[in-house]
Amino acid sequence: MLPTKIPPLRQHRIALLIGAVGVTSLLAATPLGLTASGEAVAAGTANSATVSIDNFAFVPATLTVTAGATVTWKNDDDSPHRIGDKDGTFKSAALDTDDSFSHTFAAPGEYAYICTIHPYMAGKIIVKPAGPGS
Ligand SMILES: [Cu+2]
Repeated sequence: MLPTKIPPLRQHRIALLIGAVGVTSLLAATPLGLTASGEAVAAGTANSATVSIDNFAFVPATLTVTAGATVTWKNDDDSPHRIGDKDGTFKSAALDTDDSFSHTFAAPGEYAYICTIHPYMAGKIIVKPAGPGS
């Protein structure tokens, strides 16, 4: 109909090109999300995430997840630590080096927590409502 219409074969080739670029950028992005243990991939795809405890600090100090996510704290420090939030929603036992503790966050909200052994160690979990697309 339109004189400026792109021939069907050419449209197909453009679509292939766009597809190839999309796959390439996906492949390029994937290794950046990897940690040595692959935990960051799990955080991005499955509904779980890990907070590392190292050098008397929570890493990341603030973590955002969607409702239903399971957060695992892992003590990578040489000193024992014990997780507890201010409202008593979750509380771990004392975690020795390499010990971990998990809690599933069903309800959206902001959960500030500390190490109850070293109260100056503070962190926060932000739980967003799970959207229809997630
Ligand atoms: Cu501590």
